[in-house]
Amino acid sequence: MQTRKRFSVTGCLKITAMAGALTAAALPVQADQWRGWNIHPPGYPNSEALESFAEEVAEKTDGRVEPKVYHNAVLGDQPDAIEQTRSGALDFANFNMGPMGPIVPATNVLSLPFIFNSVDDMYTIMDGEIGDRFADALAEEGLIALSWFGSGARSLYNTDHPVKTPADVQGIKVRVMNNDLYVEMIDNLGGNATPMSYGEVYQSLKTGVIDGAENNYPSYETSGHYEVAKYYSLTEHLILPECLCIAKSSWEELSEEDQKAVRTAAENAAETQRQLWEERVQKSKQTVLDAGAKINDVNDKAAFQEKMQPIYDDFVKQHPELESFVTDIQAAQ
Ligand code: GTR
Repeated sequence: MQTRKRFSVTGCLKITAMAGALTAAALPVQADQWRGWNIHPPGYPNSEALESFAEEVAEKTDGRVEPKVYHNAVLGDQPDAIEQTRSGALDFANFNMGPMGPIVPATNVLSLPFIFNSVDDMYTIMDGEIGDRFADALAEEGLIALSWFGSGARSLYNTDHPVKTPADVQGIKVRVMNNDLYVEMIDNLGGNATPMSYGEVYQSLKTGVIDGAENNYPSYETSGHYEVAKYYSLTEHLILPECLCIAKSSWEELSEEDQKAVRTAAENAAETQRQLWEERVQKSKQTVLDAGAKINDVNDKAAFQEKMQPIYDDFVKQHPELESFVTDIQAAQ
């Protein structure tokens, strides 16, 4: 005879439901609080795009992921932030591929001066199969590149004269981003390169530690560098892509469904960034002109390009495994 007291089916259901309600009340599903690094101030095209990414991710994951963007490099300068993202201390970031070179050597290809003929060529190439190869190289170092932002073309600016020929660079001290290729680039033009973090440039220009730097219009404007270095010379020597990158560890914690949502949000953010960029370039150009900046064309770009040839030669000699990246990019334009 069965003596053990049995729960009735309805009793069981009631208990299960109660337990479920208790668990839900006691242990609410914890949202993943994502910290995101951004070098630029609020309102900059990249900043707006990152904010829209954060919003879309929170919405499309039903709050399971809650990204927050920290602007103005308050979480550290770029090389630092790259390391923090690789280690998972930060969850996402918008990184320029320039200072990525020392960590992910393949990305140095993107820092070879004049490698892209135009911003449009850069977008087409990065959005295609070649871009996927760069994303694979980044993934090996713990960074999941989900989409590519633009950063226009970088040009030289300095405090006391226009640069029209390489001879005009002779002897001037130029701030460069953290990458030896840029030191070579300025050295080959006869200048003195000083690698320095972005946040230090304004003061260094002001105090004469450096005579100039190089950047695109929106950064030249928002950083205030135009107030001190008013000769902006259209050398357009670098067209650098930037990534919206996620820390590999944060990425791998996501369900497949959430990964999909995050990837779509990153692609949408890139579209937003590229559109806002175009508008901002015009606005920034006008702002610096109104403030008295002198913008000059560089008619003989070939003279600058010639000086860069040894950089290409050294590069493929030292990294034969990356030569196909270089030739494939060249062939695609
Ligand atoms: C900007 C770029 C930043 C940073 C900066 C710099 O154009 O968007 O990521 O690289 O230049 O010069 O350090």
